[in-house]
Amino acid sequence: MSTRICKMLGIKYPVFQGGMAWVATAELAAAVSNGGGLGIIAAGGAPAEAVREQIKKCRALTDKPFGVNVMLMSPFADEVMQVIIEEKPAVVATGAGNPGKYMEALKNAGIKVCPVVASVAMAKKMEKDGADAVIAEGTEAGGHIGELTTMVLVPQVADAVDIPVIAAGGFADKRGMVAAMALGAEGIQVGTRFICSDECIAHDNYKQAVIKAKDRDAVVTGRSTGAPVRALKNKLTREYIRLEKEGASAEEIEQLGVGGLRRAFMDGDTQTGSLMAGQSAAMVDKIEPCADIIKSYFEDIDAILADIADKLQIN
Ligand code: TUI
Repeated sequence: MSTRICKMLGIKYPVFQGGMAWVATAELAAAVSNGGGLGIIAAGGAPAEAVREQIKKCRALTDKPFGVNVMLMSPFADEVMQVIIEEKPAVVATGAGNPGKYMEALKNAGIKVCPVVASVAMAKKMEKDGADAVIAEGTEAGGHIGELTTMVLVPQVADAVDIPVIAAGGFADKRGMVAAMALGAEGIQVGTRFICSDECIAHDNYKQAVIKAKDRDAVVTGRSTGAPVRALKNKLTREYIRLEKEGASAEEIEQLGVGGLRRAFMDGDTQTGSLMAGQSAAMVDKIEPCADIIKSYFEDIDAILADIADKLQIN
């Protein structure tokens, strides 16, 4: 299976690994790229030189193309972009903002730019500004999210732009992958399922929390402060929701989350840590190598297509 995005980037499978802050390290990105997908290092809130180290580490672990995700709300976004222009990873993905001001410099450096978008207007703007593809992320995703579901966002974005669309949010198995193609996408981005990979260096408690999660366990906090974040329900999210209900100040609410990802990822604190994960956490049931995860999205696709044809009584 190959799509325009595979040819554009020189990758075997049209699978991007989500740029999850803390979780998406050089080790994870290299494993995904070695498995035939596009591994993506998350810059998250890290300073620029730390990102440079991660890029160098990833280069030492793979000779395949990989990307870096820049979280545009980071106070270090400008410096991180400068390091990226110097280091020239194959791809830059961006999240939580508009990367327009960096587009020209990135393209001049020969880097492919794939912004995450959560609306049709943003997708159109990114295409006009020169993006090479857009990642259309639905509200099923983990972390910082938009309003629209993947199901309605992806077909509208696919109709609105000519560049390839990567569907993100909710893709835990091959049925989702086939559905993404039906919606007009040419690839998928997978985040949550890669948390539960052998090569992800997150604390085992975080991985086990994803495995244990059920259908309604990935809840949203921060809607009232304008920065909605999806994470697994725990003491932290309950406290968040309580403060939001009480009408606490944005500062007080945001203070609660400071260091939350670190507590979850490094310390394995599943109570006061922020266990960011998408709704698809409920569909993840084991820890396995990245290469096996990627392959699983493309094995026996014929059976799914045949089943669809059968249901629709085609032939
Ligand atoms: O960026 C993400 N997900 C993230 S970033 C992150 S780090 C964080 N840590 C603590 C609190 C908050 C964040 C964790 N998860 N996904 C990509 C994404 N981008 N989702 C939605 C958007 C988005 C939203 C609005 C992109 C562009 C946009 O419009 C910007 C504009 O200027 O119109």
